[in-house]
Amino acid sequence: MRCCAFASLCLIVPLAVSATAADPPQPYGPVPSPRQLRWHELEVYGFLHFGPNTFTDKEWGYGDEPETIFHPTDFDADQIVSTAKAAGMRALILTAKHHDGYCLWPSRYTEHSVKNSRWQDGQGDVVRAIAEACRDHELLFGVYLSPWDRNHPDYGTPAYLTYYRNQLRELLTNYGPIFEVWFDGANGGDGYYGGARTTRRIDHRTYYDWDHTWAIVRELQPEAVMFSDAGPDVRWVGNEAGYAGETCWATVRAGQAVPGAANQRVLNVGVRDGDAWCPAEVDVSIRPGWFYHASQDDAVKTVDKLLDIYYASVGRGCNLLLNIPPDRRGRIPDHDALVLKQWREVLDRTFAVDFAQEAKVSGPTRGGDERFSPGNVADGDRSTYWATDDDVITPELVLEIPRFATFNVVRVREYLPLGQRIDAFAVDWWDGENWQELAAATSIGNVRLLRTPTVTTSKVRLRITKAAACPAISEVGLFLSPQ
Ligand code: FUL
Ligand code: CA
Repeated sequence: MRCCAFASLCLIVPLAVSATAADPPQPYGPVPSPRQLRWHELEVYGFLHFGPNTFTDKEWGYGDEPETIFHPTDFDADQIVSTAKAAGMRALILTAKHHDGYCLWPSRYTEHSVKNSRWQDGQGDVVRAIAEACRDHELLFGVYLSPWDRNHPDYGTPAYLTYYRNQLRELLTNYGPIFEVWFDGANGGDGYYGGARTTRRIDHRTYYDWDHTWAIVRELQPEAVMFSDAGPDVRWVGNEAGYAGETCWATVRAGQAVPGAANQRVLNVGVRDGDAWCPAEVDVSIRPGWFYHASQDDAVKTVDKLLDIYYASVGRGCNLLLNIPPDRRGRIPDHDALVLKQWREVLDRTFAVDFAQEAKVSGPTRGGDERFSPGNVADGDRSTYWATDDDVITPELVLEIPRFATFNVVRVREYLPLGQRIDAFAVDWWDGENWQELAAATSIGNVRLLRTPTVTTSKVRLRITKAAACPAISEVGLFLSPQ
């Protein structure tokens, strides 16, 4: 009898063990590198366009501006960085050198810099001041070093590349950790070029020899991501208006894009089933121009416009790089700062309460294994996810909310280490008698935010309608945006 009792236990235990231990799904397609995963978590950060153009009222300086033109009257790195922080930005990227070639740090390789200005008696260093203020306020810091240089006499020859790389080394060695290096693709041709005043066109495919420049970044700042039209870590979104494609894949075809000469539509949408993880960054200015112009003081984007931009960038799986140019004082203009603060208040209020966190979530679970249970989408933890068996690629998930919830924003995140798996999905709400479709969308990736009509309900359903592999969803959230 005893033996029988044990025997029955023996039958149960091994079964239970095998039923609760499933392997995680295999990744689908390319997956992000650790540095890209860290980058995905930033979501919103700021761009600072500052330099001679701030004082000449131009967008592209010719390169012949006198060094003394740069003369902020009340430069305040702390005001700039704390304004960015109050806007919820997690990092700042500074134009250390724009197309005019003027260096905001005292580069030892040129006289065309702040060291020959009267600002702080030629002892100032904007790069250091912003980098240090970022450190004080716990923001990450990045640099923009324009490849096109309208001041340098050697631009267009191999000698200029040596100069460019020396400057890059200075920036990546002397200013602490750099989270992102921004390689601009623009080249308008004509410039001062040490007095030559000519037009110099370069071959975008060959001139910059990017592989060797990118290697310097990997050597000196291995944690940094690099941005350009062609990545390698982060790609341009293909416009400067503030929106990603409604469908936007984090993947592209490696080697397809050339920095400075890429297909903007492909950048905007990405390539489903591309072979490289290279998500888009949405760069847009809070003002019409990238640099400060007093004439644009009345054209600062509104809170509503910035919200649209947020939903069309972060909400489509991209990061938002919002430009906030300092004025001639060397501070973020008061009105811009106010709009940024109000924008952040709306976002904070929207995402303060997640009604999904109270829900009981049900759906098929991979191998019956708790580690992949539906509840993982409502635990506020990106590292846990819901997955199904490999052959269950269009499953449904139901969230039952104990008390009724009123919401108008749905947030879905895929578990990025397993790739972008889902092609399309829909969200339904229960009207008391039937399911009603509330929204439908395509790519997800890091985040998909859907603004929906406001509904009050006790049940929400997520339907995966098309996928390349079983889902791995780390979050489903339900929020109410104030009107
Ligand atoms: C462009 C540049 O030409 C603009 O001046 C600005 O810096 C923008 C972010 O990138 O390519
Ligand atoms: Ca989770």
